[in-house]
Amino acid sequence: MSENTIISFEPATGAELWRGEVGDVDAAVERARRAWPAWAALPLATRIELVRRFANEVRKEQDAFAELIARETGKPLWESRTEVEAVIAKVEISVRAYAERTGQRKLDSALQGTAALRHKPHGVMAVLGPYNFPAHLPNGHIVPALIAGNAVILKPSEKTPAVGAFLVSLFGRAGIGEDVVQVLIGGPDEGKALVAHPGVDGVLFTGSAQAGIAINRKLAAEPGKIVALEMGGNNPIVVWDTPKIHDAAVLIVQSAFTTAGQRCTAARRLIVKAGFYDQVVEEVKRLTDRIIVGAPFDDPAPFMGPVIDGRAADQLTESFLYLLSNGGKAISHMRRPLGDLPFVTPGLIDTTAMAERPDVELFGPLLQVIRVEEFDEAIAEANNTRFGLAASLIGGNSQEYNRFWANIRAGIVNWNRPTNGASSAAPFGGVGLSGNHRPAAFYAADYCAYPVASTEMEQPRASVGVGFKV
Ligand code: UN1
Repeated sequence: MSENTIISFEPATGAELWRGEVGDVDAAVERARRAWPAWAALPLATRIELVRRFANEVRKEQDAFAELIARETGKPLWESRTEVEAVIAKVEISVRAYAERTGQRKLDSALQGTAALRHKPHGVMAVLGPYNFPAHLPNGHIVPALIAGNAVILKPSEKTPAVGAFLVSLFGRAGIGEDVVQVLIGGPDEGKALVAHPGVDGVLFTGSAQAGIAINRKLAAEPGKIVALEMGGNNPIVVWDTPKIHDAAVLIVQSAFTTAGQRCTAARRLIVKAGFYDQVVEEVKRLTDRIIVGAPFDDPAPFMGPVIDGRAADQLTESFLYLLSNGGKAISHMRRPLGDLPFVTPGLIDTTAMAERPDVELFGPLLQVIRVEEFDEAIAEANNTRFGLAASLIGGNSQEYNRFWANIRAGIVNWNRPTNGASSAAPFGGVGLSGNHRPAAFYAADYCAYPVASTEMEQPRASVGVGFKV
């Protein structure tokens, strides 16, 4: 591959899917800077009308879009369809979010004159997208940024450029100027150049903690630049007293292995009450071993596809072996059933006896099991991470859930629901290494416009007070 070409391959077959030239960062930023004032000057209602047209363009291409996502990510077709539905749903959610989060407001004021709070766009926003939801997650930043009046440059993951390019083309078809939303094809170098570019006013990032930290560090000397970081998790799912072992096991398997575990919200650590350990682990293992791993268009449909590429598959199997040789006990082995293709079978491993577990996001279908005796111990174990994205309690009573909710450090805390599958209509994000505040979903609107507080009078009117000779 030439340095100036990005090629994406279908994980499920290894076939080349797409190739494109690496974009010119300076040229893209210049075009965006020229385009945004006219976009910002359009009435809000017009911008909303145009993003609604975009939703219609997505609807028209629903099948082709889902197929492209399935090919480029390896996700099953059924799941890729849900991603396209999420792209469409995001438009109305973002319209509502913009009004709720940044709508014009009259302020109570003791001052004479009127006092108002209104919002302005920042200018040019860079969106850096991930490969696991290559359409839905960038879209969750692009749409709010456009509604607010910004121009947007999307740099998709170099693993999913085709989906990024297709997504952006649909904004074009909706009549939103091609310089208002652009796709910039590139790898980490282009990402870095875009983030640091003085013509970029904000960076909306979804991806690994490692990359997010690098962005944060790079922009530490530029406090004015918006930096919204949605990073990973090392998410716990705790099982306490429950008569519903099968249901609990299904929720666990869905939390850990949906999207082949390539979700920021995927459960990574199953923390089980000792008295339920045998039953729960047996049922989780039974279901895990029955998961159909296959290519996106297979019939019957697979539960999960391959991981994104060979490197990811290697890292996962190496991580499994690392845990195994450092005190872990395999419950279900992680295997590579199809040789070089990046399919891995879901791995289950008991790491209770490990002195120190690596607190890193192992981004794939790998679930550690940890046995605990007391509820306080479960909470302490769940919090034993620098990440803080999602956590679930399965079983337990309402007092226990209240304790769980009050003590867990995470942006999403669920009861008898999976750790993943968070609603786009809710604020989304984590604490600690998982990100800054709530950069995604409903509150994404907050990062796309800045509030201006004004007190206003038609004419200057003032009278002198104490301290003047009269
Ligand atoms: C997940 O919980 O699996 O729109 C990801 C969003 C969130 C993403 C959820 N619904 O940003």
